[in-house]
Amino acid sequence: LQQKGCVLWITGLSGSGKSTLACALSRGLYNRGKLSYILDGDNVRHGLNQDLSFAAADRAENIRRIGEVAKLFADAGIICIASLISPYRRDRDACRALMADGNFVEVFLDVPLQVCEARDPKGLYNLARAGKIKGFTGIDDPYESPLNCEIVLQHEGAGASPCEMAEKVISYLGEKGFL
Ligand code: GGZ
Repeated sequence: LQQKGCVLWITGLSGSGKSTLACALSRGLYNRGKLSYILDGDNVRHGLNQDLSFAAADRAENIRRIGEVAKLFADAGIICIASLISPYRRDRDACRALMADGNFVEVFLDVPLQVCEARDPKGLYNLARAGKIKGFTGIDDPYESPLNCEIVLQHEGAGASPCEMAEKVISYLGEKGFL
């Protein structure tokens, strides 16, 4: 296998397009003959992490486990795409610390809350505003934006489609010798 593994860590609010970007990335990498694997918070919570809630300590554990599994994939030479809200800087930094320098690429999907809330693809913001979901990120739970991440992607309203955003990330990987 002529491929150097790494972790692509996509962070952002619910409804920011993390899963869509992860799929576009995986497809773009596949088209270049590169193997990737997506660890999506929402999916992993149905299996490996089904014992975890959305309380801060459980989110930290969700992120820690996904970080450890992502490292295993990267060690196997796979480009592991982790897409989860991962709202706390400290938790994301702990995952970064697991990896060798340069092998953790943090991608911030910078979509304003108002835009995510207007999209509300699963109606969760609506429920959160109505008080039917407590501790919803962005409503009554914090989201800490990255201060020093490798890539910041602005939301679609500002011009870029998921495909274009994926291309931006893929060219970064190319520059860094991952392709
Ligand atoms: C945030 C929640 C919550 C609360 C359920 N807060 O947009 P989605 O629906 O499909 O993705 C969200 C997902 C978040 O899981 P993560 O594993 O990515 O979160 S974290 O990294 O913070 O552990 C959302 C849904 O679960 N969801 N309740 N209270 N998102």
